[in-house]
Amino acid sequence: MFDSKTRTIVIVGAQWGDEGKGKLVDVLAERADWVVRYQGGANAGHTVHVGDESTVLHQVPSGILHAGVRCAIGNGVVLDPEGMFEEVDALVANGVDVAGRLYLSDRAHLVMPYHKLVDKESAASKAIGTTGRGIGPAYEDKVARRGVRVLDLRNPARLKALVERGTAHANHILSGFGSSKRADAAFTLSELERIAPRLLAIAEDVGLAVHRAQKQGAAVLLEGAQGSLLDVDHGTYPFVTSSSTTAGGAAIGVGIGPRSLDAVIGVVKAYTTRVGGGPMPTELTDATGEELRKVGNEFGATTGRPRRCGWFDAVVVRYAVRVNGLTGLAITKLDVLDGFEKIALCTGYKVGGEVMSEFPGDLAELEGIEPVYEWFDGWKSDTSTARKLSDLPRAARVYLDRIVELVECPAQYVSVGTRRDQIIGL
Ligand code: 2SA
Ligand code: GDP
Ligand code: MG
Repeated sequence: MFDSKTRTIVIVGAQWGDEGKGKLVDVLAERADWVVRYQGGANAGHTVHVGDESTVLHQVPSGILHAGVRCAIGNGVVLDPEGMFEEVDALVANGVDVAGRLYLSDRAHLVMPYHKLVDKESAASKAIGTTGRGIGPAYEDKVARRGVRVLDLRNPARLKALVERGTAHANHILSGFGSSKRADAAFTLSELERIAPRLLAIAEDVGLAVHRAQKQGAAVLLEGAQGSLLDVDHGTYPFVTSSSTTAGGAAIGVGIGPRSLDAVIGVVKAYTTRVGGGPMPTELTDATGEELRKVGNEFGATTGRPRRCGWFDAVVVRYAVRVNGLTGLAITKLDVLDGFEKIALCTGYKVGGEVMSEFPGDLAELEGIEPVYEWFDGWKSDTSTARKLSDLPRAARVYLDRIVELVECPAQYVSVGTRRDQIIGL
């Protein structure tokens, strides 16, 4: 939590996403001055429960439900403008006062209709199981130096040239796919012109604003999306998203220096889930996996897809502790395990008589591996009302202690339900 020395905290997913980052950011935002998203875009689905209401945020930072907290979308995000305003309008309709406290980096790249079209028509996207939100194609254009940034909306002639170039490129790709679909530059431009005044009204230099806030001692949360194993460098490549989801991406995606990050909290579920293709060593395709999905309500917060479920993988989380430099863990959804007779933890991967304990870069090394499990007695009682560590059953504490020991990172929070008050600070 924030104290006199810890003023800027990064929140990252330390598995394959959907660890409950939205919930933790919402809880911590009560004491924050700023919450800033640093990567990803409308692919994210961050769920926040307040009272009986559940809100899924995709692009708006998860601090928005706290009046007075400033929320910013950093340069590292690829922004779907239409989607963002739909989200803002729904928040306002629900009585959330957004006016004057949502900021957008003028350096952020825009997701164009043609990016979504390419994502949806691409066989490679299907194999990876993307969310179809145009994320990969938008980052491709960014890196290829033909992207459209928010600040380009201030210059109609430049905007027109960029959109025409982007459209031509997308159409070339679509024809290469053998798709009959084509993007239309004139339509894209007219949509952008319509939305430009509203976007430009919130556009500014977010890096500068956050830097100034930090100098004044503000409490700042940097909100990651997806998870460490979906990071374009450190994840299960090519079954990853197209951004730097890990803590290193936070400085880049906000436009502040890495030395200004005081703490990095990794959010992990008390088990594992993944949505989309790619390896997941502890995946359970049996009744136990089904039970985790049902009790944990494991369905995509953006696409509704069923999430793949399995036991906690300590190899994965120990790796995430290392690549993020995690200073603490938030272990969520412990309550989901309440009814299980036996619970397993994966401590390594067995292959050919040897045990692998570091996550490999080459996915081929995961072929034919078998997870090595340690088994624990379930606690078979309700943890959702626990508000301090000593309220938890002994068996649950034994399980949590072993996680901490195996992943070599202290636990700072244990979450036992969707609501704000269902959290234990350690
Ligand atoms: P993309 O769309 O290019 O980023 O997809 C690439 C891979 O990244 C995965 N990915 C995600 N994984 C977990 N959660 C995400 N957000 C949604 C949620 C997912 C949903 O909160 O539930 O609703 O389906 C997310 N976003 C991207 C994706 O599955 C691909 O494996
Ligand atoms: P995010 O993408 O990391 O923000 O996570 P998602 O919102 O996609 O998925 C996490 C889901 O778990 C959401 O539906 C949350 O409301 C829910 N959740 C978060 N923490 C807990 C918890 O401790 N217990 C239970 N049962 N659900 C939780
Ligand atoms: Mg999610």
